[in-house]
Amino acid sequence: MIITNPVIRGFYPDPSVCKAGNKYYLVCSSFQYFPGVPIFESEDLVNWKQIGHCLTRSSQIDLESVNSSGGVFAPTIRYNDGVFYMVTTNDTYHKNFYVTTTDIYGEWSEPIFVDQGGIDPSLYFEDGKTYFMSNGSDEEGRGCIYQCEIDVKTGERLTESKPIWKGSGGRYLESPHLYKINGNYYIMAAEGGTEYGHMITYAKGNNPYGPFVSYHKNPVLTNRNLGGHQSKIQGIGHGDMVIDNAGNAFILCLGFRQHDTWSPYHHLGREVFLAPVYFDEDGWFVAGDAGIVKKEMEVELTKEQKIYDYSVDFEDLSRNKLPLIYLRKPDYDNYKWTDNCLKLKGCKTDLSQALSPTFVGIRQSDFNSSLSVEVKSVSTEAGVTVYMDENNHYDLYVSKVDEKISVVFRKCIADIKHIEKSIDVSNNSNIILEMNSNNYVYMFRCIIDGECIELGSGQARYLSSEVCGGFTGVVVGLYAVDKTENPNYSEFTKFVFNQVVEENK
Ligand code: 6LW
Repeated sequence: MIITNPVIRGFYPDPSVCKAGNKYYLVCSSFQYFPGVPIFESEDLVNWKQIGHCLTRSSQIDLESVNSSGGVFAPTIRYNDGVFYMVTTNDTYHKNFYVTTTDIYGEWSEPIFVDQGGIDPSLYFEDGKTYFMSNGSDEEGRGCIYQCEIDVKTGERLTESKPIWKGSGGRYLESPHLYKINGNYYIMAAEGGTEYGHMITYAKGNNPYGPFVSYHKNPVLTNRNLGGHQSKIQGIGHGDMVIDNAGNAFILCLGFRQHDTWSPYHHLGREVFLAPVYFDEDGWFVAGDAGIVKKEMEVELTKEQKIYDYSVDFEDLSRNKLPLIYLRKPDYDNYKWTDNCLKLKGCKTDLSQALSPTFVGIRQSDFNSSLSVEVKSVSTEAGVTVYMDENNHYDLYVSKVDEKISVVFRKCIADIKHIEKSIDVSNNSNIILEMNSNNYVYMFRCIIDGECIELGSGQARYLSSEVCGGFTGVVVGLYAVDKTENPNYSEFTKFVFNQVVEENK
C-alpha cells in the first residue's frame, strides 16, 4: 500500500524503534524540553499515537541549566526479556544513561549511567550479554563507533570500549545500531550531519565486534542528491530498523520538510519518516524507493493510514496532557488547568532567557495552522509565542503596566527585539489573540470587543534551523511573565490550535 510521509509530524527528531509483542514503540529526542523523550505506540508502523514520556521526573533528568538544543539527545529504545530500555545522552553534561520499565504506560526507573563517552548510545542484547555502543573518534579524530559490554543491572563496563566501525567516510558518524538478522550482524549509522547531506550507511559482519564490511553502495538511504525541485523532503538520516511479523523490514528515520522548492528552510523540526527495506540473498539490503525517501512510499503493509490530526483545544488538553511540553524545569504550581481555562502564574524569567519561564507549548506539526485564545485577565504579561528558542520567537501578548492594558506584537530574532505594534485596550473588555500560518509566514491579529485588528506578520524562515541553528523545531506556547515580587495568575480561555495537513502534492 501507499503511505504518506512523515508518519509523525513536527519536532520529533532522532527516532528509534523496537517491537514488543505485536506492537511497536518509538522514542525521540527532546533537548531542553520537559518531560523528556516522548514515546509513541503503533500496531502497524504507520499510525503512531503518543502514549507517554520516558523522563518525567527531575531526578531522572535535571534540565535546569541546560542550553537550548542541549540536554536530551538521540535516544534508543530496546525491549529484552520483558524489560524496555531507553538509552540516551544528557549532552550538556556529556553523560550517557539508560532508564528501564516493565510497563510501557507507567513510570521509568532512575537513570543508570554508563562510563563510555560519545553521543547516540544504543544497546544490543544477545545470549545474556548487553552490548553498549556510541559514537566517538579515533586517534586521528575520525568518526568511529565504540562498543563495550556492560552489566545491565548496574551499567558498569565489563569490557574495554573497542572501535568497531569507522563509517563510510562521511562527517559526523552517529546513531549506531547493531542488529542480527538471518545470522548476519549489521551496524547501521548516520553520517553527513543532521542537515542536507545527512544519510544512513551500514556494514555487515559475522560477529558483534566485526570486522564489518561496508555496503559497497553506501549510503543506503539519503535524499542528499535531490535538489528542492526534486524533493522538499531533505535531511533523511538517523534511523533505526525494525522487522514486522511478516518478516518485512522497515527503517524509521528522520527528515525534514523544507518550505518550498526554492526555499531551503525548515522550521517544523526534524520529523519521522517510514521507508521499506529489502534484503537480497547475500544479506545486503537496500532501502526506500531506490535509496530515497518520498512523501508517498509503497510499503508492504496492509493497515490503512489515518492522517493524524494534531489540532487541540483546552478540553482535549485537560483530558490528555501528553502533547504539552515545558521548558527545562517547570514549576507545575504555576499552571492550573480546567476544561476550558488555563491559569498561568508568571515568574521573573522571560522568553528571551535560556531558563524556565512559565511556558507551556505544543509542537507545530503542520505548516498551515491557526490559533485563537481569549485572555481573560493579565497580571503583567501573558500571551502566545511562536517559539524556536530564547533568541528567536514571535510573541503576541497582553501587557498590563499600572492600569494601562495593551495588546503587543513583538518580534525577537537574534539580537533584534522589535515591537511591531502596540494598541491600547484599557477600555475594552474582550481580548482574543489570533495567529495563523502557512509555509512562509505567521500572521498575528487580535479581536477587541468584536473588532479585528491586524498586527503584522513574521517570516517563518527566521525561525528555521537554517537561520537559528540548533536541533529543535517550532513550538507554539502560551506563556506569562510577572517580574513583580507578588506574581499573580493570568487567565486564558477558549483556546484552539488547529493544524491543517499539507495537501498531497
Ligand atoms: C543527534 C545526532 C543527530 O544526537 O542529531 O540527526 C543530534 N542526528 O545523531 C541531535 O539530534
